Amino acid sequence: HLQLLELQQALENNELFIMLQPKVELVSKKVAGFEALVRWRNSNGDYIPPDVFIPLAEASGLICSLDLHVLRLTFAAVKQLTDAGFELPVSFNASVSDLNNRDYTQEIFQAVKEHRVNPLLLDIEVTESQVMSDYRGFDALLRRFMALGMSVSIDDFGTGYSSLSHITKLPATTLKIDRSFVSGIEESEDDRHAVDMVAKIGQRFGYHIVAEGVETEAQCEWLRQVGCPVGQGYLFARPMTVDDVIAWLRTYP
Ligand code: G
Ligand code: G
Ligand code: MN
Ligand code: NA
Repeated sequence: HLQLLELQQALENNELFIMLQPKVELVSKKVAGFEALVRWRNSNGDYIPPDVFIPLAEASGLICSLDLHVLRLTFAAVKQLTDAGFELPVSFNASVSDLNNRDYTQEIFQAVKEHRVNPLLLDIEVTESQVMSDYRGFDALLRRFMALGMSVSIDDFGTGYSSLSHITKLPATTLKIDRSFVSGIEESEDDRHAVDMVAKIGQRFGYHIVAEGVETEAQCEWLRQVGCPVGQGYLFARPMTVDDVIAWLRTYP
């Protein structure tokens, strides 16, 4: 049973770290970037999955310090990759509380202003329902990020309040097609159509498209057929530590 105190101490003791999962161009197989995913290994060596501690962090207000830590690790990862000769963008996940937290948003603006990180290599991932929970406020904020040259990705796209009127004016550069549609590609004609539609309509309105959770060659083939340019998933690579990513890039493909 996970206690809030344990999570608090884990943060203080630096037990939280990030792994990077590649996003891959489906035709050329070139690496398009990475998503930073937070991980926790406690002092006993036990691995605690994020779907256990992220909800706890969100419910307790600890999410802002957790995600601020992730943000700094993301900047460090961008630098480590760049120094190794790989100038590739890295995405990080933000919660509603983060977007409402000045310490969090200022950390991004300050880091860019002080040239601690290249905004062209940063991509903030938010879900559609998060954006819609305070459309006025978040629209302005996300557009400020975009004006810096950052990318803004709508995570889990298709599971929220998607409607045609919204898709035309989302404050975003990128739509990430939710894994639930991708995983249904082989069995469900509806899911194939949903993926096809998001890829076509999304690009029509000027968004980059990324398919999440690509696990099989058949899913990848359908995604290519419908013109989805980029995918992320176990078919290409699992999340890896930053050091492992650099070693992986050196021998890729
Ligand atoms: O890595 P995994 O797919 O198990 O992540 C589980 C969930 O945790 C996903 O919904 C993912 O978006 C979320 N998540 C992963 N890393 C972070 C993070 O650094 N911050 C926040 N807020 N959520 C994260
Ligand atoms: O909510 P978000 O999309 O940020 O969460 C990403 C989560 O999806 C991470 O926890 C990551 O570990 C997981 N993930 C990444 N690729 C795959 C995949 O191919 N299959 C499955 N089932 N999960 C994946
Ligand atoms: Mn994500
Ligand atoms: Na997602």
